[in-house]
Amino acid sequence: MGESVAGGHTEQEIASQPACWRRAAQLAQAVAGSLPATGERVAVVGCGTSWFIAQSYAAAREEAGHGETDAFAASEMPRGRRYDRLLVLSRSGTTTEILQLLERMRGTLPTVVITADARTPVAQVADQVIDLDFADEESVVQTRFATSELALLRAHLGLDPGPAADAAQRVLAMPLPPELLAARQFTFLGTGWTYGLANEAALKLREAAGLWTEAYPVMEYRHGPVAVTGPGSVVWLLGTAADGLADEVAAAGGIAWFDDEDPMAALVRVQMLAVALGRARGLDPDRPRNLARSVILAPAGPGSTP
Ligand code: F1P
Repeated sequence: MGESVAGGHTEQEIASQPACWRRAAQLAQAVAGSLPATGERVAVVGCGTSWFIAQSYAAAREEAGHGETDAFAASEMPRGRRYDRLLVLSRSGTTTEILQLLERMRGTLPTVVITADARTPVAQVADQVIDLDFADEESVVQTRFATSELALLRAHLGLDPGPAADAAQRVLAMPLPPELLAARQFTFLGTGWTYGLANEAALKLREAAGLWTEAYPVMEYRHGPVAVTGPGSVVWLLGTAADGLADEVAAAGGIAWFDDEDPMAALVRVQMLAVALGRARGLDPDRPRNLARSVILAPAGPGSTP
């Protein structure tokens, strides 16, 4: 087990987020010409974490009044819809579904990719590339690249990442609450731009700690998900609290956790928890089970199914 808990690169990348967000926001002006203009109909796609960041950005852009924005998993982008721009999120720049989609869409609409490595194949198939190499990660599990990309996109919408960065700094300095460290199951809830964050939070705990996690829009909690809440469950609300929810979670035997920090800072707390719970379960967050930095699929051979 030679590595110290504080020495893993996942921990270091998590801790570097406030500085990365500020730097990403500074870039927003310089790359504004490549990012969606106000009024454009935009599709934004990604896989895994990048898909959840796409969801968050899509809701934030609509909430900010910048135009209709749909988020899709890259493999699920519908054929035949009309968009003014395709925004692609891919840390690695090598994900198969991303490259396939960009090849399919080539020449039909302007495409722009945000990536951590502009030397990768995605740069050949996208019209424009925004290089966030300063936020690249050694980790398989994405943390700072994803949140820095969101900070950049939110800054482009006029949302200052300063308060979130200050809040994240506070969260990073705090110990993790014992009731969170003792939980066996997590349900994350969000609304608007925080629903994508809820999905991302749930993914972090699955990836780094192998935990049972779920995520829903906040008002959906009563429509079934409450059934899994019981002793050892935490229902974690990212964003605005819903009336009566805390009592319902308590009545079901779980703990309601309403983070009063900025939702992006709350996500940092989830990342810290994912690493801590992973280590407590004998896992190495730097080497997550069954995961790779990028999913690169072998070309389909004769007889293979799509
Ligand atoms: C993202 C992603 C990760 C996931 C896994 C595989 O790919 O799906 O979110 O944790 O490690 O890759 P990308 O952003 O590089 O396209």
